[in-house]
Amino acid sequence: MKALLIVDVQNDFLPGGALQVPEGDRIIPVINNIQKYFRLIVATRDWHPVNHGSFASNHAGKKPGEMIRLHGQSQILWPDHCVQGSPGAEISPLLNQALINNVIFKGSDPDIDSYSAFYDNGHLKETGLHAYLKRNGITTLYVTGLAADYCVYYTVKDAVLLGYETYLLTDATRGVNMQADDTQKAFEELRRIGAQLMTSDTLG
Ligand code: VGL
Ligand code: ZN
Repeated sequence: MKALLIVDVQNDFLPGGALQVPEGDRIIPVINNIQKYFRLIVATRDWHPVNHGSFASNHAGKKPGEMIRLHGQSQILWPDHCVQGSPGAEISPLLNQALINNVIFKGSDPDIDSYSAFYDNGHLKETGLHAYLKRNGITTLYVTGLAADYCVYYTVKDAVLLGYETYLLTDATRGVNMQADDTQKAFEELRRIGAQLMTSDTLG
């Protein structure tokens, strides 16, 4: 049984948002079009408290893009984004949400970031996604969303490690590309570990 995963299609990751992903909005019609092929759809939301350790604003003298150690983890600092309860943390109103069966919130612990939809960045705590998918008999995952080089990358990686047959829909994701080729490198690494890359027009 297969499921569609929609990672972090939230206002702050879209053009005009606090941590905008170039062309992030372009994936929304693609995702809306393929929802009809799935009986189970799960969305994730990045969901940070204002004092989250990934925000540059919470570290005196630091700017977005700089690296720090956060409780033993290497951490890139970001602009404040997806603050719990803020408009930027809302799923885009352009995404069809009527068919979404479950929403997984991640990144709520101020002490550790959580890029993957399955675990925090230390692989210490589960989000509950794996248990939910197992309970629903899901063995195959189609992954879409933002950002290709962060949350989507780590989600696909964990999905493969957890044993899911994992497809990354390359036309239904975009990357931040702090370095110009970050998304390309992420795709290559995911293919190398066993994820299958495809475009959404081959679904159906
Ligand atoms: C993300 C950076 C910080 C993502 C979340 O959704 O890819 N990236 N928080
Ligand atoms: Zn975040």
